[in-house]
Amino acid sequence: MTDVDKIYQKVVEKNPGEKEFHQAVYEVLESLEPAISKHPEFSKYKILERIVEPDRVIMFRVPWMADNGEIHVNRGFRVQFNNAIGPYKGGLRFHPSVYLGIIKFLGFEQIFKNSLTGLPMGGGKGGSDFDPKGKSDNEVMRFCQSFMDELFRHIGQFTDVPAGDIGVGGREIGYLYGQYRKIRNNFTGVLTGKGLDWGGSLVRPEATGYGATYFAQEMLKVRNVDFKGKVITVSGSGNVAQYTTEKVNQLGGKVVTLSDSSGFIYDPDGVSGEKYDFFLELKQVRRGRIKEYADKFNADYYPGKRPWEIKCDVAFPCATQNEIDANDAQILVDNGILAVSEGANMPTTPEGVEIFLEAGISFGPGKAANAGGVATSGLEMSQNSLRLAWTREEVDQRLHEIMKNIHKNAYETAEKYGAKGNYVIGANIAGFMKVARAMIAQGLI
Ligand code: NDP
Ligand code: 2IT
Repeated sequence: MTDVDKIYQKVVEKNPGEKEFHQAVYEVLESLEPAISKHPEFSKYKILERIVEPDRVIMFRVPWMADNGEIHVNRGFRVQFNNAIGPYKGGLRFHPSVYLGIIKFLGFEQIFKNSLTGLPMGGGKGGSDFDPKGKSDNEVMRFCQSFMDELFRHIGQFTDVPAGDIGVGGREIGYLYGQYRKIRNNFTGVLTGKGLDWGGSLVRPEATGYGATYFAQEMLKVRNVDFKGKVITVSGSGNVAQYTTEKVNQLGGKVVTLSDSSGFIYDPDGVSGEKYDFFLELKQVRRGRIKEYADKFNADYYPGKRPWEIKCDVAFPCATQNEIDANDAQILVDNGILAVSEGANMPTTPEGVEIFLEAGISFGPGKAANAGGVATSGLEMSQNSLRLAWTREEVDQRLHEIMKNIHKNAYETAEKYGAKGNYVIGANIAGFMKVARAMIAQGLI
């Protein structure tokens, strides 16, 4: 058994049942092996053993009252994983599937993702098993207020800065921010993804999708191709899927699928123009189901299925973890796919990743490809500190630059460690090195 295997076994034993966390740790540890053998100081200072253990796990009760007077109790989480290079930073996920293992996997990934952005941000994540679906605005507000009644004492602009993730968008950030401001009586950049009139940044809503598309554009450039005329499949229909679709359209690609947890739509003519506007209104304003798109525009609808059997040049999984398994990956490869850019966190299973890497396609792992969201959150923090707001062009240009740098860093790091073209190894090692060096420099804490 190698040292890395032993560390992984210990993680499994000490965190029973947290299978998504095990999966995320395994993927990172496995790909760090070339860096560990080249830098014996990481073993000496037990960096791997230390980095897989969160600084702190906070778990709390969230009671709230439904419109009909019934009382509900949910569970809230914030995992502050590592702040060696900056305040904890990472989203909040509200989804019924949330439990400690999900938040730990996301918080662990966030350490390396945030490091890759080049901005001073540590890794953290939080959320709840609350399901915002089907709840009224008032119910969501009361839940968010109760959630913040506990969270407020653990966060701060220099301590921990949460943001959105699945089930947490502009509406939820507004209610959370209002309650924080009321309790603390201060107006600081303690959350990102805020509204434009109260400290938010232009392009933050678009940033994850735009960033995943910029990352794919860089991967395609290495292959001497671009988006023009390419057929693109996107899964999900939330924040990340929406702005991936917008940017792909701008770059001349054609997005032919979208999905939600009920099924996917296939529109061979592409989701653009007035069809795109309908889709945005359907999801952002009416909070409806993607099937309505198929009903309205006579597109195909496949209930209960994921879009990976549709032939495409580039795929953007933008819904959730483990949504591309080995079977899906093989179909995509057999259909001649060039690149996969992960808008979601860990959407491809380890077996699926293996198939992509062996087939030699360009595979952009989430911690690199979807880092544009948190990077732009970092830019929101900068603007809050400056008490200034940059223009749309300025923020977008910085985001674009950051995504190009992440691609370059991951590409060159992979090459340096003997794994040319393997962005998994490149992103993991590049993200890890900075945090590991900071942990050594700051002593045994
Ligand atoms: P949203 O809540 O806006 O949208 C989520 C979308 O994914 C919805 O279409 C939802 O369908 C679908 N979905 C969620 N869970 C499942 C599931 N278990 N099975 C099938 N479909 C599912 O979330 P985001 O767009 O913000 O997040 C999507 C992914 O991107 C997540 O993995 C998130 O961690 C990641 N991400 C988000 C960032 C951000 O800035 N928002 C930044 C970086 C990564 P339905 O409505 O039916 O539930
Ligand atoms: O997974 C992620 O990077 C996010 N959900 C965004 C986190 C953030 O702090 O903007």
